[in-house]
Amino acid sequence: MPGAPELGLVGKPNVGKSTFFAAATLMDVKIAPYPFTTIEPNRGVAYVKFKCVCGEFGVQDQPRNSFCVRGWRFAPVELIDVAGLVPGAWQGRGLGNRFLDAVRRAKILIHVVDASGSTDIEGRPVKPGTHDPIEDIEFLENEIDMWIFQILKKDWNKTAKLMSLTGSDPVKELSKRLSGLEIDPRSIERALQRAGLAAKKAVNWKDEDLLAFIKEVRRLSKPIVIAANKIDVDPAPENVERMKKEFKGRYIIVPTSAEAELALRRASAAGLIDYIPGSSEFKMLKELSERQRAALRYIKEKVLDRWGSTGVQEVINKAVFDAGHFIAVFPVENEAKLTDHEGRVLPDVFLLPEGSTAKDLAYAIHTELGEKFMAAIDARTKRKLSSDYTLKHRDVIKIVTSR
Ligand SMILES: Nc1nc2c(ncn2[C@@H]2O[C@H](COP(=O)(O)OP(=O)(O)O)[C@@H](O)[C@H]2O)c(=O)[nH]1
Ligand SMILES: [Mg+2]
Repeated sequence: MPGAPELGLVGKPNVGKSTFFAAATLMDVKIAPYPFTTIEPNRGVAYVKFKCVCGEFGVQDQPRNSFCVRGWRFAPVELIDVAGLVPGAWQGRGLGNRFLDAVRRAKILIHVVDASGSTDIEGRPVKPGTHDPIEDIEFLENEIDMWIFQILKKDWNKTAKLMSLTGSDPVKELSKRLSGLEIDPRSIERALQRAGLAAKKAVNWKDEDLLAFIKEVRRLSKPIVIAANKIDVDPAPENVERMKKEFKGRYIIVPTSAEAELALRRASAAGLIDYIPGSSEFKMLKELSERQRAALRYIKEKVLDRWGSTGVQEVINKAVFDAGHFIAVFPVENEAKLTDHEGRVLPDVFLLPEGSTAKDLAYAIHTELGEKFMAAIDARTKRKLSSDYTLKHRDVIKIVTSR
């Protein structure tokens, strides 16, 4: 989908990244138009879930680029499962380069952490509760920061001197040096301010100044959501509480059981249960074997009843909407019938960065539509909107063109 963000799954080995990936990219054929879409072995399509507008407008929709299940709209985003990260990845240790490549490409990172503490810092299995997952969160930050530091530090003195000689704009220079990391100039400018370097000459920056800048720029341009995984295993509940306290205001932390979600989605795809991803319950549809029933009972007791959901869907939603600051907008060609030119009702939904305007939406749909943009119409109020109207989440918009 154009403009949709890419999400990267990161973390050390054995925390459940591949399980999370398998769960998030598995969709029941009966509800999704294109089930199990894996682009490459480790690149797939996951779905962000939000309340559709069909209920509010009282219409039966005919989605095309997304799908709708009982009033919930699911829109595709790309998910990348990254090779496990081990300490020293920034120096190329382990599969460090593959890890960093994914960080480079992804807009938003999902850090899968073993909240049960049953894997050590390198991802080797240990007794539950032996390892503190808080360490993993700090360690991942550090790996990314050191990696950016290494990129910036290379030929830094030359760059800094050149900057002061030519009086060139530091935002421009830093953008150039960090190009390829998908970091936008606005984040660089803001990070310089937050690090207190906006007015300080680059030749006078010390290593700790560079690092302070890097920390800020990472926070702004590669937001991280924590999936506190394996919540079905003790002592995960206590660890989740501690993590939430420790990282309050700094990280969105979502308790998850990737394994439970994978089991539920597989059972749903096999027609054994009725389950909508993200819900707190499921319904059995068939006579199940004792083993199947025991597995479902475990999931209900240890995960759904205790935590409200498996958390996998919530992680995707929070990554896109809360950490990534995206909104979903429904474009239509006929604002009275909510249809496109072929009469399909609410066919498409677009994910756009918060702050996008009506004109941005036009360009996202088609360059030509952007160029011929005249005005937009809000399908709820039937009011005319100007080109600089800031779109809201779940807006339904018609673009008016100069023919
Ligand atoms: N109990 C429990 N085990 C899980 C969960 N998620 C993954 N696992 C298990 O953890 C192990 C490592 O999972 P995997 O997805 O291969 O981890 P990766 O190395 O990070 O990709 C496997 O044995 C999974 O079955 C979970 O939510 N609960
Ligand atoms: Mg894996």
